[in-house]
Amino acid sequence: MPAVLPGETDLYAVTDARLSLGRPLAVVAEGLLNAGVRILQYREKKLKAGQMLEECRLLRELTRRAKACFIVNDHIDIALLTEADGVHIGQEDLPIADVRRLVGPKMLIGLSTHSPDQARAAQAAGADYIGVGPIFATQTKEDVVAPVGCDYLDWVTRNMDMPFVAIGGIKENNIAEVTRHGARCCALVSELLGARDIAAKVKAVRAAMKAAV
Ligand code: TZP
Ligand code: MG
Repeated sequence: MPAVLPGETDLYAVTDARLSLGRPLAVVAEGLLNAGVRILQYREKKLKAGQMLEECRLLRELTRRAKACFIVNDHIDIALLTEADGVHIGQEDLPIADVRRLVGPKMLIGLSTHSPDQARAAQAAGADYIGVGPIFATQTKEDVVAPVGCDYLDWVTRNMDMPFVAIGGIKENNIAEVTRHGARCCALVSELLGARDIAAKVKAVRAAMKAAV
């Protein structure tokens, strides 16, 4: 079964143990998947490789069962070892062409972009989707670039013909604006992981997106 891409589904969830209210990864992941989230990215910046591998094995199992797409942030080796559907990298990571040589033709490659030049370069290099952001200010990412607002999102919506996901500071209370600027898939980290009732939050966020179009 081909992996679900941004654009084919509305929400893209990203893990972060520090924002999960102390709940185990399995509980948070099940909460998201049971609520119908179809893309889950593993993104942990502070753990050792062995623990990350173990956690990704667990997420691969859960996402497979839920028929959801599983993406690993940064760690190409762990993505390969766990048969992830994709790997997500940033501007300062290995070049897309080299990542493609490592992961082969089938694994999805997502690239974070912050400008039109980066978006065009990502497509030319063979990225399968791009991250567009940070739309708003965020505390979740260290060394984050300045927010791009909705201007860059507008540009991507009008000019790029490839799947994209908007990210950065997106919440239930501003997702309507992001949707009105053309985002059909949004990544939310703190808003979803920090919700006591993840299912209710997913439902509310989806309703806000639907009401905006
Ligand atoms: N990449 C750009 S902004 C960001 C990442 C991983 C963090 C988004 O987190 P939040 O909590 O949804 O602002
Ligand atoms: Mg990275």
